[in-house]
Amino acid sequence: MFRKVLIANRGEIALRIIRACRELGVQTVAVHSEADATSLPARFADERICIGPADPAKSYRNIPNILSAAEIAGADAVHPGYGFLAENSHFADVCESAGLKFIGPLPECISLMGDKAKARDLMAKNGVPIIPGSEGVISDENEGIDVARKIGYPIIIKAVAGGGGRGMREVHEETSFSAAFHAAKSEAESAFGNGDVYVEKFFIEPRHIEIQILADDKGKMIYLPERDCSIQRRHQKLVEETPSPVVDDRLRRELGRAALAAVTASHYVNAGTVEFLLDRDHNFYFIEMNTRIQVEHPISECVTGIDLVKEQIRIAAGKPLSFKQSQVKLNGHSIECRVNAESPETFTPCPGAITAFHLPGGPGIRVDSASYMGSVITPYYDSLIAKLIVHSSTREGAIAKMNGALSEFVIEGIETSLPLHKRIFKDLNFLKGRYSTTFLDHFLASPKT
Ligand code: MV4
Repeated sequence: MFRKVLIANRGEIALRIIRACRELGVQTVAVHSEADATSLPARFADERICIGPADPAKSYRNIPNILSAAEIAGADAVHPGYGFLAENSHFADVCESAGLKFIGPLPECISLMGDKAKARDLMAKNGVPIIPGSEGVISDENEGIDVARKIGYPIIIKAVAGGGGRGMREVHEETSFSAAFHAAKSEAESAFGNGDVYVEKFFIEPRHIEIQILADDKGKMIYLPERDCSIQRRHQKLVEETPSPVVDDRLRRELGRAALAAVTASHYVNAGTVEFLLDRDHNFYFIEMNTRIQVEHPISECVTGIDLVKEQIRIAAGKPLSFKQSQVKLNGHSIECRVNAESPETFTPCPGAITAFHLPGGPGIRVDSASYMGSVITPYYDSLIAKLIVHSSTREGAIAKMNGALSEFVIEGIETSLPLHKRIFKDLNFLKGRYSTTFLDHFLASPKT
C-alpha cells in the first residue's frame, strides 16, 4: 500500500479522500490555496502545504507547485479528485515521471476518452451501441451536410474535446447547418484549443444514465447499478438517483455488459463512468466515458456497500478488486441532492460566509461537505456546499427521507439551492419517475405550485 497520498483537490472531495486514506492506514498531504488555509481538508490531513493564491490556475491547477509539494512531503501517490487536474493526461503523465502513482487510469486512456470522436469510434468497433452519426471528425461543412442528410434531422454537432455541453449545437434543418457548424467549431477552438467536431442524430428528451465501473490491473472488472442523472440545468446535475426509475434487471445487465465492453476495449484501469443516453423506447447509446471519481459516487456506495474511493486507492496500489460481479448487489434506493451556494431562481453563484449551519441526520442520511458554521464560500471555486445523500429500501422511502432531511437542513448567510430541491421533491412527474434531461427546464418555466 502507499505510504503517503497527496490530495490534489479541495472541498468535500478532498475530505472524502482523507477519510478513505485514514481507513486504509495511509498518510495524507493536503495541498491548499491561500483562500483554503482554514479549510477542513487542510485541518484533517496529516500534513498541509500551501500551493499558491486563490486563483485555481495558480494553485489547484498549478502542476509544478503540486509536484514540488509532493516532493517536499515525500508522497508516493496523488489523488486528483474531480475537476481541476483529474482528467488532464499531461498531469497523470508527469506524476508517473516524477515517481508518483496517479490514482486513476493511464494517461493514454485519459487522452483517448478526452477525444469524444475517437472514443465513439472505438466503442462502435467493440460492439458498444453508439448514436448514428459521423465516422470520426467532420473536416468541412459539406461533409457534415452529407452525414446529416443520411441520418436525418435533427442532428447535433459536438466538439471532440467537449464535455459539459460546450461546443455543442443542435441543428433542426439543413439551412441552419452552416452557421451551427462554424459556431460550434469556433466555440470549441476558444474553449479547448481544438475546433474538431463530429455529428450525431439529436435525441429529444433522453435520459442520462451512467454506469460506474471498477477495473484492476489484473484484468478483473465490475459494474455497479446505473445512476440516473437526468435532473440537470445547463449540464450541472442537481439530483441523481440509483437505480433509475425506468431501468429493469434485464436492461441493467445490458447496460453493464456494454460498460464492461467499453472498459475492455480501452484497457481501462481504476474507477470510471460510462455515460449513455436512453431513448423513449429504452434503447441506450454510449456518449462518453469519464475517467475520474464523480461528484455523485456516494449514491452508488449506498446501494452496493462498496467504498469507491478506497477501491480507487487499492487498485492504484496494484491490489486486486475486493469484489466479484456476483457480490455486487443492489440494495435499496439512493438519491443525492447537490446543495449549491446559488440563487434558487437565477442560479447565479452566491458567495459569502455561512452564519448558521445545521446538518440533517438519522438512519440512511449522509452529508458529504467541507463547509461549517463560519466557513466562507468564495467566488474562486465551484459553489457546492454539501451533497445530501439518502438511502432507503425503496424509492418512496428515499424520497420521504429526502423531504425530511431537506426540512432539517439549515444554511444561513448565503442563498442556496435548498428551496429548489424542496420543490423538485414535491413535483408529480419527478415523484412518478417520469423525467428526462429536459425536466428541469420545463419545471423552471412552469408556474410555482
Ligand atoms: C446529446 C443529446 C442529444 N442527442 N447527444 C450533453 C453533454 C454531453 N455529455 C452530451 N450531451 C447531450 N448529448 C445527442 N446525440 C443531449 C445531450 C444533453 C444532455 C445529456 C446528458 C445530460 C444532460 C443533457 C442536457 C442537455 C443535452
